[in-house]
Amino acid sequence: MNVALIAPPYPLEEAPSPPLGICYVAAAFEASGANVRIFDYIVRGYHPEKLKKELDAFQPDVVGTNSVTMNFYRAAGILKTVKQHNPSIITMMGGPHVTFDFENTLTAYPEIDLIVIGEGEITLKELIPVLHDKSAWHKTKGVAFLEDGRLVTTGTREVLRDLDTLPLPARHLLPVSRYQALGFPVSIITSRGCPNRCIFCQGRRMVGSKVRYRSPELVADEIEDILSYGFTRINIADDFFTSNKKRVKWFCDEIMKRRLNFSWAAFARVDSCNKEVLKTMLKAGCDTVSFGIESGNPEMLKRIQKGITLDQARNAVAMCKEVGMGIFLSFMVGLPGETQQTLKDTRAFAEELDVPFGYHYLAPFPGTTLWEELDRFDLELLTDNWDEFDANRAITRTSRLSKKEINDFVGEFETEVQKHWEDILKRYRDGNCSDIERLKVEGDQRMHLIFQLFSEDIIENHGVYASDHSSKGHIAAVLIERLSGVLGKEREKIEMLVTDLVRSGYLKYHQTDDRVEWSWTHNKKLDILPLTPA
Ligand code: B12
Ligand code: SF4
Repeated sequence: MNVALIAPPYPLEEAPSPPLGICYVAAAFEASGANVRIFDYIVRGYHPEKLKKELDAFQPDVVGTNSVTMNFYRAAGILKTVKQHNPSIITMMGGPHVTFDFENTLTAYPEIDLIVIGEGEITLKELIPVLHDKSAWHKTKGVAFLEDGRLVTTGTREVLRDLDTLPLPARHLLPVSRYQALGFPVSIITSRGCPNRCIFCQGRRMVGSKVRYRSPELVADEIEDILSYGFTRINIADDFFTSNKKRVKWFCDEIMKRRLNFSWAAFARVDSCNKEVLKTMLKAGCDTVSFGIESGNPEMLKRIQKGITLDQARNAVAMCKEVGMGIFLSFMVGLPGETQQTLKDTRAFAEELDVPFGYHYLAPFPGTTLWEELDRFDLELLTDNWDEFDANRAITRTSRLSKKEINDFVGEFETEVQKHWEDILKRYRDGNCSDIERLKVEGDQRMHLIFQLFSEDIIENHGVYASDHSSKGHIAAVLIERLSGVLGKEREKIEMLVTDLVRSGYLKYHQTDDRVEWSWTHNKKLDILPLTPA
């Protein structure tokens, strides 16, 4: 069985990194004997005609995709294209958005044959052998589909108890070099689950309230695998990594025992850290801990059931500062009952703590308590357009705060951040910035250029030319000239970029008698991933 898993595109602002859920799903299909390929449109341009060509080349029996709410329309559109192109392909979707909105999704998008609800691995294990027999789908727990226009759902499956039985995420199928060129960290999870009850959180509904831990040895094996590709930075994406201090220590000890050399970051709660744990994490390479504080107003913290106090936040930040751990704090705006005063409290508290912080707008995602019980709160949801659920704009209002006031609050903060950045840019242009500022500016420019190369398929479209245009030793000259024209950047900048990408092994050329063809390598170990296994 040929299975194509599609990672739909999303913007650079959301920090594109190797899609972890898709890799777990790919591993589940592979474990059942399927020939799997990931059509990754996060770091490659997406166009329906390109998708059709790739479908024709690979001839999948099944095409699956995932989405969060903000790129749901994109993902659904992709499956629509697949179905219209070849109606015999079984199309399926999974992930947090459709898990909680499968009925509307199936009704509005009959091109989607099947939705996998919640965690996918065990459902897929049972489903794969009977995928071609729709009548057997009824017996598989954790799916939803339409039959003769009627919704059928087999209910939510219990979460998988023993995560150690899962195969490692199939990162070997990802175009890893591209992610490395872009420079964002790779995510792993060492546990699933969170016992807390924050009313805005969809993650906890996906993973269940009981924390299920992977064995530190197996996680360290996975990290070794990741490092073997040349990644140097990891993001521990557990919903609640610090839920068990003993286990965090056990994990860190395993990393140190194996002398695994990488830097990492993790999410934590301010009520779950102490100095000893933070010191151990620091010793094992963790340089940043992200805390969700959400609000600087104690009443609001209670209302959203965050389960933390401002003093706990102060204490956690002080401990991090004392041991030398980097911190990032995240706050939310547009919460139920929000007023000018609660926003002021949030800003004042963020500033009091005196560490880097950012704001997200509340997006009441399907499946959250807020979504399900909206009427119970002083909160109005102002849109039903999923594109707007990106947490980067106000889509709610309260009785005492308009959408504009919420936007203005964050807008003011963003203007300050932007002004700070523009000052750095000016110093950079004037040649009097610090080394760190120079690194920041050049890193940012590089990231944007590389993402443009990916999303517009620029190497694919401009990296093939007749051999005789180039003489030996200057094989990249034509490419550099072309890229400089397409990207509208100075030749020297592009030459530096190309040289660096080639030196790192992300970009290579293949030369025959009459032509030169440049391409991104698949990963450090493999230039091209063939459509069928060797
Ligand atoms: C890590 C993480 C990130 C990382 C992504 C790392 C990566 N490259 O994979 C980063 C930091 C980049 C990120 C970014 C964003 N994230 Co995020 N993220 C998470 C987090 C904490 C864990 C996700 C994860 O990897 N889980 C582990 C894997 C194994 O689980 P999974 O992805 O759900 O996949 C399983 C099932 O869903 C299912 N499945 C998934 N896909 C498919 C496909 C098929 C065909 C099938 C059959 C099954 C299936 O099977 C998988 C295996 O069990 C979740 C919280 C959570 N627990 O879900 C939030 C979460 C997914 N993120 C969220 C959001 C909102 C965002 C952002 C929009 C940020 C923002 N502006 O707020 C961006 C969007 C980026 C994007 N397009 O995905 C929300 C999504 C809510 C929603 N409905 O939109 C969540 C749920 C957190 C929350 N607020 O409650 N995120
Ligand atoms: S926001 Fe964090 S602590 Fe709260 S329920 Fe979600 S994962 Fe748990």
